[in-house]
Amino acid sequence: MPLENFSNILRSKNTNCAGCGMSIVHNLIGDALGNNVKMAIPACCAIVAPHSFPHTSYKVPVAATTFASSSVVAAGMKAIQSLNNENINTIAFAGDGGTFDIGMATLSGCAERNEDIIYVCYDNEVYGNTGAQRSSATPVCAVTTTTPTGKKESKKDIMSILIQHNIPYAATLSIGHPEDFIRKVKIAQEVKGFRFLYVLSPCIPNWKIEPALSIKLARLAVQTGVFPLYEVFNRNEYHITEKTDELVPIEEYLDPQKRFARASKESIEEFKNQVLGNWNRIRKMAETFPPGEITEKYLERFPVN
Ligand SMILES: Cc1ncc(C[n+]2csc(CCOP(=O)(O)OP(=O)(O)O)c2C)c(N)n1
Repeated sequence: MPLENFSNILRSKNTNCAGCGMSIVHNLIGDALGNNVKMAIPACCAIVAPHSFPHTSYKVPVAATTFASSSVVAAGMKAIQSLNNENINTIAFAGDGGTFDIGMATLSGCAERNEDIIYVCYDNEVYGNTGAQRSSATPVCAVTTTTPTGKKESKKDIMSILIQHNIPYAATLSIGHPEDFIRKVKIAQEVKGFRFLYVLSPCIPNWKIEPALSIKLARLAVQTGVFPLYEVFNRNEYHITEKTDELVPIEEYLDPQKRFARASKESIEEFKNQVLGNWNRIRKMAETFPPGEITEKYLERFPVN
């Protein structure tokens, strides 16, 4: 089989880094949805990686959008497809810069209007393709070109922001848990309205890691509580999909990443506190707003292994 047939969305010969988390995100979405996909992608690594016009490494139609507008462009594409009676998965696919920061206004508008699209945010915690400036997704104490001594502010809680828009489905996904990833994309395909899929995407040059480590670090992010796996239906049903009774020590996640090498003991403590606080809050939300009718309906068809 030629190499390019291994992926439904991204061909070989793209210029993504070896081990790029975002490439794996594309491959897993393709495993879940085949190539019945159209995408709107703003300025980010995902639009740079397939090469310059007239070449492309994408196997599916892609509209390149301005940095701030992928969600509205996707919503427009979906409206046209509906008028043409086409049943295609329309995806806005953006990095953390395009989601947490510059695309926030249009994203919020689309979520509030419950536009019928899937929004995928691959979060590499930095403005990657422009040389690693900090974003509001960069975690505390990580070194970037604009935070040379480590970021002082904490990471924005994008899931809570989107969940409180009362969208029908929001979920966190990990490239280190491919079955759970594919399950959530398949659920997103079935849900009508605005669906938010949020993936942590290891970045080889900017996390300063070896390419072989990206999947291991994505798994460790889940096991340490840095990136809990859960899904939320209609703001009111929280379902933790990977139960972690005992968290792995956070150093196992931090130590292989040279972006944290200059972090002081105090800032690592701060990182730990934020991670624990976030994890405890999600657990409390799941106790207060447990899985109900909607979650059960999807669990019947898409069980958690
Ligand atoms: C309005 C506007 N401001 C700035 C830029 C320059 N720019 C292009 S991509 C980018 C960073 C993208 O970061 P992110 O969305 O996190 O994706 P990544 O590059 O990490 O994949 C920036 C600042 C732009 N294209 N448009």
